[in-house]
Amino acid sequence: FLSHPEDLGIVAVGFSGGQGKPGVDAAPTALIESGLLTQLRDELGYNLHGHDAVHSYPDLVATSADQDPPHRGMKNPRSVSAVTRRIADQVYSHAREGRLVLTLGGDHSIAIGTIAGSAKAVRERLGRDIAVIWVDAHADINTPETSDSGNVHGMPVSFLTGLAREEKEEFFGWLKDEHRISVKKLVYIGLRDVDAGEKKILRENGIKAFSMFDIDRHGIGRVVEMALAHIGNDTPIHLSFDVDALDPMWAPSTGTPVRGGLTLREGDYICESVHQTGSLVAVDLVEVNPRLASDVDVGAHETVRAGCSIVRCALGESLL
Ligand code: EXY
Ligand code: MN
Ligand code: MN
Ligand code: MN
Repeated sequence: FLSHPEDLGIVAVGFSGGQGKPGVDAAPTALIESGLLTQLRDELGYNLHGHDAVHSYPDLVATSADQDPPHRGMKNPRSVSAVTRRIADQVYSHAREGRLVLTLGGDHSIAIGTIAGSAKAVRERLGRDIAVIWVDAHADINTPETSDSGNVHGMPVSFLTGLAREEKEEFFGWLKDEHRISVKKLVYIGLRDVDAGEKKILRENGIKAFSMFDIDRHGIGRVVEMALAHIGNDTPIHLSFDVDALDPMWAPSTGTPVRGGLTLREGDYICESVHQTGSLVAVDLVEVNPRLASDVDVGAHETVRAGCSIVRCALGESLL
């Protein structure tokens, strides 16, 4: 699906407004400083585009809370809406050129932008709908009304699927049908902390989800096979990988860690398998927070290392 498979568009997003803990905005710099982009260029052979900047969108982020009061219970709604809209444009520009796109977050609210951008570009370029593989401990499918926290990083999937809608441009009203994905082309892997309201949404919409229970029962090999079978052969894939899908043993430095997660090998395996389909059009890595961990130095280092491994596997490192 890529006209330039060796060209990689990079969107590095230092944004934390979809949740309350500072530090997740420092992830792109930490990942880049640990050598990720150099590896992608020198070892995997990609031509990088857009890698020279980490974007923090100072013109779009409210500088005080009273400039951006809650709307429908959502926190920082104007900032998150404006930033994700800009991210959608950035991802779109790369994807429209036929490049594979890598976005380094940032919290998971940024996927509103990344998926909106790739869905629109792939529709225009190929006339096809993308599928989304969402690897996460959480379902991130609360609507503003079902959310207990008001954090938009727990809501991106509801906006992207149209389960949550809003007229007003400044509150995600810029999202149109061309940006949206079908609940039928969405599949989750790694779930283990899903709110009651979210379970109801998953059930009522027949959304395909593989929890840690399913992985224990069938093994990761079979689960990935079933996930890929669900979205169908020959469908462009956007992989959105939340580092908290990994067990905190591998990725402790993240805002909402949940024990009982994927091993690093299971995470890498998912990415390798998705790469192997040849259908990957975009990858997100989100929720690395290098400022969080009981032992921050060790924890942040391990989490960044795990994140780099995930990205390299998604981009084909393991192919012999
Ligand atoms: N379901 C909870 C909420 O909506 O606040 C927790 C969400 C955590 C989301 C992290 C990014 O994956
Ligand atoms: Mn090229
Ligand atoms: Mn998430
Ligand atoms: Mn998560």
